[in-house]
Amino acid sequence: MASSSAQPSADEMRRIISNAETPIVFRGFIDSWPMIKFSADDWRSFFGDLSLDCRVGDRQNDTHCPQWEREADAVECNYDQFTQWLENGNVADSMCHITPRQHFLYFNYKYMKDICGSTALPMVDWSPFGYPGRNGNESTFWMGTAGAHTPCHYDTYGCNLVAQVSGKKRWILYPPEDTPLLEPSRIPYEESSVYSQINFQRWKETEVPDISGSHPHVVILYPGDVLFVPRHWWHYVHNVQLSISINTWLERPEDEEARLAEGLVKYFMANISRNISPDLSSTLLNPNEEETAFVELEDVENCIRHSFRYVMDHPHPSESTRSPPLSMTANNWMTPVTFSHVPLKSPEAKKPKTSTRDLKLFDIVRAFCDQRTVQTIIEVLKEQQ
Ligand SMILES: O=C(O)CCC(=O)C(=O)O
Ligand SMILES: [Fe+2]
Repeated sequence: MASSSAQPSADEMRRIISNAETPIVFRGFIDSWPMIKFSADDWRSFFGDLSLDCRVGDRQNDTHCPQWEREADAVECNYDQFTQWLENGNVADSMCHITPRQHFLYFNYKYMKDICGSTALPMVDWSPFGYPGRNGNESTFWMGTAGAHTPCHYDTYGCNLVAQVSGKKRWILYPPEDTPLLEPSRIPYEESSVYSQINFQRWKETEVPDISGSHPHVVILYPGDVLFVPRHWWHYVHNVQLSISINTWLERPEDEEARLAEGLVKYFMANISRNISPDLSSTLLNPNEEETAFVELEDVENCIRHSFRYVMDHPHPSESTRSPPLSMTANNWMTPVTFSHVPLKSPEAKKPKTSTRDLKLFDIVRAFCDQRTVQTIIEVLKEQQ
């Protein structure tokens, strides 16, 4: 049973966040955010006449492949059109071909500083977590209808605080040790995201995938909850109902080494994408990374050089800053998200097991960008010094 105890100070929260190695849900820390109490009218004036560029997706997808952004349709609408579409009311012509029963809309991964005026940014306040002055300027906004989701991935930089502002969102998280089980891939390539090739949508939203030997940690977030996602934890995120969340990625001491690894991956992607057909290159790159095919290689080399120098001058950043693991007991302001010992559920059809197939270009790309390959390159670079 949850015991009750006083909410910790901001300094204590920062210590908890800096040392936690498993996901945690915090409650009662964002009660002062005005958005928690927003009415429909408040949201309407928050968005004003902002044009929402929404990703459109299918609520059902039983294939073996996740719905990647590059294959998704997109619509532009304002907030009223977004809500009217959801209520099956009159919709803009551009939205006539989609219905809330079959499709979802996701206005996702938007830097708040790009969508809000400067007066709205302080509505987000991460100071209770020990990050004074951190607000909407360093935060990202996600609004999606039921069924909207982000394919399973991990973020290469930082750790994450996710505030559930409205509605319900389900997170399935896996520890970094599960990486080999989750079929990691850098295709589609997006700096800072490593995607799983598994289509989590094949499972119902009450189920947990039957990935043998994996350690799913499942949590549903409700308004007012803040989820801490530790560094390199995988996550599949699905809107159970219309949901709005805001997150901030917090820098970690290990980020400079991650920047080096990301620089090497970008260098490889930039080289390969300019030597293949534009069609193939656009399947390789996530839409927000199309410029990778045109980036100055010298600029990427300079970033690699800079991060390498930093890493050489600051060995083992994580070991010097870590305290012993925290003992986590649930109380009225926090609940550790634990390994879900729920029956794992198989989807209808298993991926057909084929005999050894021919290597394709993308297999080779995946191998070059695999975490282990990149780590080996870093070790070799260090040895060469
Ligand atoms: O909420 C989502 O759909 C994805 C969020 C996410 O991937 C993140 O905050 O790192
Ligand atoms: Fe993420």
